This record gives sequence, C-alpha cells and structure tokens, in this order.
Amino acid sequence: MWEDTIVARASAEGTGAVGMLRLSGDDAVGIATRIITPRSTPIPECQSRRVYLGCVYASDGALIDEITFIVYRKPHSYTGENTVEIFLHGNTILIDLIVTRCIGEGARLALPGEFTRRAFMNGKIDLTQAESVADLIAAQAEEEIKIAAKMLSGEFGKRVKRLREDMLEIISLAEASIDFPEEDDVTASQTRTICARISGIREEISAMLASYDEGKRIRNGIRVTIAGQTNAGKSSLMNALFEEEKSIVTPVHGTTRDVIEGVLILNGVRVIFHDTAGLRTARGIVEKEGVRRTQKSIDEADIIIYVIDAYRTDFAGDLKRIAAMLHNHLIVVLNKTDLAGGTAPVIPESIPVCRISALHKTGLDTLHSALCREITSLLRHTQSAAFTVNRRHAECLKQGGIALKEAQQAIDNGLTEDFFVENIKEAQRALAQIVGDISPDDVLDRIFSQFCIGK
Ligand SMILES: Nc1nc2c(ncn2[C@@H]2O[C@H](COP(=O)(O)OP(=O)(O)O)[C@@H](O)[C@H]2O)c(=O)[nH]1
Ligand SMILES: [Mg+2]
Repeated sequence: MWEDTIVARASAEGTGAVGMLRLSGDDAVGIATRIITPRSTPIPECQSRRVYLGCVYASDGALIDEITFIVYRKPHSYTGENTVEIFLHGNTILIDLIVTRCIGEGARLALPGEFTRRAFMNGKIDLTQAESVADLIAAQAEEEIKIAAKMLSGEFGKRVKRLREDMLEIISLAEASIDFPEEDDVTASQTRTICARISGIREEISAMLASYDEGKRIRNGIRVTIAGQTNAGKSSLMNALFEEEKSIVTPVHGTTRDVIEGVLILNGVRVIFHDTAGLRTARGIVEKEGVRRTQKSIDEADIIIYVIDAYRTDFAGDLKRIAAMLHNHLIVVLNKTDLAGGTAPVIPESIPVCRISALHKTGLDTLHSALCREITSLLRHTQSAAFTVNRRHAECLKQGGIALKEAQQAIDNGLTEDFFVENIKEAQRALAQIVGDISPDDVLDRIFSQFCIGK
C-alpha cells in the first residue's frame, strides 16, 4: 500500500545546532545510497541503528554538508518501514537542499503526520498513541505533556482492548445460547452472568469517562474570570498579574467594555484570565453588550476572582453577587487596601480572601497561592489517573456505554439473546474506533492533518 518513499525535515524550522531529516519507505536505503557518500561502509552494508559519517553533494558535485546518518531496516523503525535519518548542521536552507536531493532521487515530500500514520497503519502504535504524539508536540505546558506522555505509553489502548475482548467473550456466550435454546436452566444462569459482566464493563467505561473533564481543562486551559463592580480595580489587577498594560485603567466607571484575555502558566497548566466589564446596570448598548459578555465569561469560568473595592463602605451589592456564585470555585479579592481604613465586608468563611493593592502590586503572592490551590483542587484526579481521555475517545466511550445500557434493558425486558447481542456488538465497534481498529478514512485524515510535516 505504501510503496512510495517519503522525505521531510523532522527538526524545527529555523536555525539550531543540529537539523534532522527523515526518509521512509521501500526505497529509503536506495535513495540514501544515491545521495550520501559514506566515509567508510557502503550504505547497503551499514548495520541497522548504528551511526555513520558521510557527505551529501549537490547534483553538480558541490558539497552540501558533512552529515551523520542512521539506517533502520523494517520493521524495526518508527514507521515500521525502511528508514534513514540524516543529521546535519541546523540550517533550514541546508536541510531543504538535501530534501530536494532526495526528491530528485524519487522520494516524495511527506504529508503532515504521514510518518506517524504509517507507524499506525503498520501496527507499530494504536490510534490513541498516534494522537498523543501530536499532543506531545503541541503541548504548551507541563501538565499537557504529562497527559500526552501517559497516553503515549499505550496503557489506555490496552485497557480498551481488554474491554473489547470481554465483550467478544460475552457475545460468544450469548450466541452459544442462541444455538442451544432448549437448555433453559443454563440460559437463565448465563443471562445473569452476562448481565453482571456488562455492568462491570459499564463501570469501567464510566471511570474512563470521568477523566475527560479534568483532561479538557488541561488541554484547553483553565478559565479564570475576574469579575466585580465597576471601578473595583479588576483591570488594574489584570495588568498587575501580567506585568503589562493589557487593560485600560481609568477612574471612569464602565471603562472596560469587552472581555480582555491573557494566558499565564500556573502549576504547569495554561490559565486563561478574562478581565471583564463591571457588574452594574448597564448604560447604553455598548456597555449592555459588555455586561452580557461578562455574564457569559462568568458562566463558563472554572474559577472566579471577585474583586471588591475595600475602600467603599457599602458592600451589599457585592455580597449579594458573591452569594449567587457560591457554587463556583471562587476567590474574593479585597483591593485598594492601601487606602482602606473602615470596616471590611464579611465574606462567607468557606471562600478564600486575599487582601491586595493592584496599584502597588502588594498581596499578589497570596492571590497566586490561592489560585494554585483552586487549580490543584480542580485537577485532583488527574495526577493519579493512568490516563485522561480526549473528546474523540469520550464520544466513542459514551456511545459504547449507551449500547451496553440498551443491552441490559433488553435483558431486563426479557428479550432474547439475538436482541441484546446486537447492542453488545455495537458497543464493541464503538470501542474499536478508539484504538483505530475500525476507523473511517475521514476520521484518520482529520487526526493526522493536525500533525506537523515530518512527524
Ligand atoms: N489606591 C488604589 N487605587 C486603585 C487600586 N486599584 C485600582 N485603583 C484605581 O481604581 C480606578 C479603577 O481601576 P480599574 O482597574 O479601571 O477598575 P475596573 O473598573 O474594576 O477595571 C483607577 O483609577 C485605578 O487606578 C489600588 O489598589 N489602590
Ligand atoms: Mg476595567
């Protein structure tokens, strides 16, 4: 199926100490033999997975670069095909010249993710591992790397495979009863066994699904909304957190109209902060829209930082709003403590309170600690979890769970084996899609098109 040989730069664009390109396919060794002049051993005689020295020349005989290279013979390579990796000086122009030489000798430029797709097609990795390769490369924070690395280990794929084997066993048990319907006693006890085993699988599927929400927070970033009344100092706090003038700060109430966004890495996770328009009865359509966007940001937030101007004396409005947010992860910030002198508002004890001055940048470390505590609590299951599933996995798991539930309902309703066997088969197919044992081409195209070229 994969007769053509592909080539691509594997190292990043730009300059670096070392650059790398990779050839994979039936003619990889042949192409390498035609473009590399080895220092000693002729390439067809090179041992697999050993480093050799050589030179690559342009077609007019001019030296392009002195290189090292490694030959991998199938199936002992990343792709499972014959592969040659060439290491040279890390200059994109040099790398492109050698890629062009390879193309001149019959290679084709690889599509995004094509090396990994070949690894998948050749059974070197399953689809969950292939996806995690892309996640690992795209990760922007440490926790994203951790969940991608756990997925790359293949543990999740193995568990899915076990569940599928379980289901196949149940199917053959049930099909045996279809073949011998006259043995009633055996059938009744077998139906009970089947029911119990389906329950076990459903529980395991639910446990796998539980990792999705926390994983989503790591993959997409934790959303923190800075809310409060106008002029409380929300934008000043945003600027203090980012040490730059992200938001416009003025003494005029209602200055911030739109949601201003900024991203920080905290506890190894991307945290997306929203500075919002103040909560008050809006004047004019622009501010009205601002307040609508504020409400949306509050509704979607994982953590809310509610800022109070502690210099004020009437806190009734703030306390009412805080009371409505108690079900959220909430931190109350008493701002302008450089000015405050009077009585402080009484905040419910369960809520962490930080006293700061956004203007003078004091107290921010306590806010930082409070935020880190909330983040830890939001992600408390992830650290110990063997893996966290992504959206595609979650959809397949849900589909499988529903089909199994239907199987149990069919059994409860006294329907015969031929009915619920179909449901179990459907669940089995849903799980097969997770690891890629049955995957429509468009699903594979979508997954691999998100890769960079060269991986
Ligand atoms: N004294 C003092 N003034 C502050 C502090 N934080 C903000 N302000 C002032 O309060 C006013 C409103 O601040 P701003 O950040 O725009 O509030 P927002 O409407 O909640 O975004 C501005 O004049 C700020 O300089 C603070 O900690 N101390
Ligand atoms: Mg503002």
